[in-house]
Amino acid sequence: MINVKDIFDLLKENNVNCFCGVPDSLLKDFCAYVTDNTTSKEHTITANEGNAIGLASGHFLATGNPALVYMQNSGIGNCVNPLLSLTDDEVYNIPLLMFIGWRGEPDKKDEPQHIKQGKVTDKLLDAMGIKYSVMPETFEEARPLIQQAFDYMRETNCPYAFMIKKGTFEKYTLINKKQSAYTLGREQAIETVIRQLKNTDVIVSTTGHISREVYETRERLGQSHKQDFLTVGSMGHSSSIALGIALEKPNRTVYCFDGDGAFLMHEGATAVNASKGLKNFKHIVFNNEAHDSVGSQPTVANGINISKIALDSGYTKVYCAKNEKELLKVLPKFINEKGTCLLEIKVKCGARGDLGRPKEKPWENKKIFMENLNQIGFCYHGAIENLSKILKNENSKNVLIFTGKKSYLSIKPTIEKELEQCKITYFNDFVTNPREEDIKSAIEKLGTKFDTIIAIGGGSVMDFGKAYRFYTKMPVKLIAIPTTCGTGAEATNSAVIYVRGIKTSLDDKSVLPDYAIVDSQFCENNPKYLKACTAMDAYCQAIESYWAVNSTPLSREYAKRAMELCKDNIMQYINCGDEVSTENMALASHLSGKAINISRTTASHALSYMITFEYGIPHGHAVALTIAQLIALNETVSENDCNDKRGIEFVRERIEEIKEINCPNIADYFRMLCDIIELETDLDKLGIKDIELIIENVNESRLKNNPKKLSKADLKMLFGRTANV
Ligand SMILES: Cc1ncc(C[n+]2csc(CCOP(=O)(O)OP(=O)(O)O)c2C)c(N)n1
Repeated sequence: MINVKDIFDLLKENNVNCFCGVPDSLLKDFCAYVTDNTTSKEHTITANEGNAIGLASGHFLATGNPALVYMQNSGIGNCVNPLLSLTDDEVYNIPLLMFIGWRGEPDKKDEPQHIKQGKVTDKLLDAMGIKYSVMPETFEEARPLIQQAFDYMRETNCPYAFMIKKGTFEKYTLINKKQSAYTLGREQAIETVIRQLKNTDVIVSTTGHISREVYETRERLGQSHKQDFLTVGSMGHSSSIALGIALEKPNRTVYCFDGDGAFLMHEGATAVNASKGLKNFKHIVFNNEAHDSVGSQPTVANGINISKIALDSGYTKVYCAKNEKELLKVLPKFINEKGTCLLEIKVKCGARGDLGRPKEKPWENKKIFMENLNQIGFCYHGAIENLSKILKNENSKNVLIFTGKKSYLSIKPTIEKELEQCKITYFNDFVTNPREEDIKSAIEKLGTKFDTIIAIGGGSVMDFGKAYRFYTKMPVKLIAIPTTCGTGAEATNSAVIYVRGIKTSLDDKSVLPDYAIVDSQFCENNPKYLKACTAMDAYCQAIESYWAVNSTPLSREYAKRAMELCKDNIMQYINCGDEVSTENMALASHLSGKAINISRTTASHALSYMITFEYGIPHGHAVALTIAQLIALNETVSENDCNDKRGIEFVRERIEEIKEINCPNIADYFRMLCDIIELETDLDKLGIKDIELIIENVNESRLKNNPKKLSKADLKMLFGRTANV
């Protein structure tokens, strides 16, 4: 290990009289020594690393001596511009010495945000043409290398960098530590705020201890992490991430949890945040006047007024709290503010010694966060218990409820218990596979005086509720409560309605219900045939989604889980209907809905709509009629008829995976399954005569989403097993 005094003295011997940069935990002993042994003229902690390159350049222009710039490797991004357009030998040719903390050094354990950065640190320096060395582990070895670096800088006027590994410097404890003037702990303040947020609110928290404390607070309160985007890197960009979300999700209040260091690093974002004039953007700065997460080096935040900066940047209202009491007083005002506002909370430095770290990977955090941002979902036996909480949260008083005609009667008492405080208007005057005229006449009768819409029932009821909100453009929350384990309609942003007899899909982001309550107890007592139809719909959706041309890794993940659940539970669910298999099928159906919401369905669904319309065969049954043959046909996909731009190999791999998940002999498996769950597949017995008519009216956009291009003859083959065509 290297004694920091030795290094410091060597730098001084070489006329380094300017030290600047942004702190890093790997350099904290060195930075502490610099703080204790320099004047404020000699040492500057800059707002970002690019500023440090600028300051070092100014120092060279004024003195002819190189400065020392320190930073974490994540700061390289902030200095690429001044390194390439200011100090580079093809521009002004200015020397400076860089100490770069090498986080994420390959083969060493580190946080996820450092892994990539660590792998490419040397390559970034190479690409910029900056000469560098790894700092040796002893001063004896380091001294000649550092000397050579100075010789090189004198000779060429080019910058030189040292990559500093973890544990290079001996421990040094800061003597001139400033005592914090504040008493409130940051984690305590975070908990106080989180306790007052709604379950529709969203947090984007900055890198370092703040994100870790948000995570730990949720754990302590027994809450999930789905409302929080924990920015593990990208220091200074959290408020811009929050802005990006707030612009797209006007119904969600987005809170940025910032640090003073991060706030200052890209302070220009403040004015831009304000310029959008959003009502749903709220900025909180936990100001401890330090870079607490990396060694508590001071920021300049103690000499400035962050709230005033925000106010002068255009925020409509700012608040400041210096202790718990003040925080509790201003929080309700801040939360209810109807404009872009900022709350500065003065907190003391320091964090718990046993502060944990998120257990999930960043991409896992992103996934559950995005899911929750799209829709808030509850999916388990008894999930209806969430309804009253949602209504309270939404301040719902006047609720419009769409239901099925008969299906609702048995569950009415359970639902109404959740709605005790609300005025209820029921409506069920529409047909299965609703028509546009039903929706228009409902609008005439009911109007738009409601503050919440609930759709409770099967796919058609769900579609009706979605279409009602879409047609009326009512700015109200839509809560979907399916009572069949099948369509997954509660999770999709499309609704099927018939316009003058033609099946039409309303596809729009605004069609997606805000909440989905999937309570499997409502599906337990459904008649066997209904269960068979809806379960096959869910199963076929998952399969079709998995091979769909528009599938993505995320849609396939949903579809895979849905297929697994269907395979293991479908027979038990239909034949016995116990709690576990029903709960699993309800989840399968919800996941298959999420899957097709991304990928859409393919050929079996494309053909099903006309079968349902013309012959009155329920949707899931209609889909099941062709799925076995479609599997067999899709397996024959060739170069000439591959619809998927990702290529034939890609499609074949997906089909192989479908077989692995379900059954190697998958087409036969589905034929057998239909027999066991007693879904008739004999077209004659079902009275389906006019195959030509069905093919003529196939849904073209779903058909194009099939991995194999299907000709009319192919489509006929899909009915081939039983039809005389
Ligand atoms: C570009 C960049 N530079 C430096 C770092 C190292 N770093 C991580 S957290 C942190 C301090 C953040 O300070 P602040 O925002 O005030 O939050 P606090 O740690 O005080 O809670 C620093 C400098 C980084 N992650 N990214």
